[in-house]
Amino acid sequence: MRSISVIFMLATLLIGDVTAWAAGERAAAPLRDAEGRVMGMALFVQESQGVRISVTVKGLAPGEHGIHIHAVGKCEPPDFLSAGPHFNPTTKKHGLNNPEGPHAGDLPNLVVGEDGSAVYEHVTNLVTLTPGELSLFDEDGSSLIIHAGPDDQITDPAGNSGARVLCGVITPMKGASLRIGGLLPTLLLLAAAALVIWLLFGRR
Ligand SMILES: [Cu+2]
Ligand SMILES: [Zn+2]
Repeated sequence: MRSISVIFMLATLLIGDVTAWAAGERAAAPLRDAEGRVMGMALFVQESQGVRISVTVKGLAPGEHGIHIHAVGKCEPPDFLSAGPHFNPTTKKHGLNNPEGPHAGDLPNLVVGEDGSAVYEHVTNLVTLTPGELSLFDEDGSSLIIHAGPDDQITDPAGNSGARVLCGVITPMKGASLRIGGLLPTLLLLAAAALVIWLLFGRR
């Protein structure tokens, strides 16, 4: 009986995961500094209410840092100017507190602790991973940038947030093939999982 409940749990997990894939897109952006070292990671998940952005970073100065989605998916060190201005398909002005704003790529500041690390999460409905006017996957792509200083959320065009210290190209994650396959790969996964569990627990 126990093995059956384990199979059931695993099946639920797998189906849940496949459903998550089917429900939307995912993307990732490894965040590099001017020397090319990976100092953090940003994950993007399309949810019904917007794109959930989850960031973990280390090695930054303690305090608030501007963080934005920039218009071009190109991170050329050391200044990362190649990433262009803020992602702004709706031609607004900069800042979450700007009456004429915000840019679609504007985000609340990232707060770094005394140890130089930060964990950040924000859901924005100003961008999408799915196709359309607000899609991050337009012709030239998009990138995520963390700045040296805080974003004042009102000064056009970049909130006086200073130099660009970390940059990551936002890249679609593999796994999208599951969406094309639909039911069959799900069943194959379930069959494989059931077989493994049977081999481990069921064969006595
Ligand atoms: Cu920026
Ligand atoms: Zn902006």
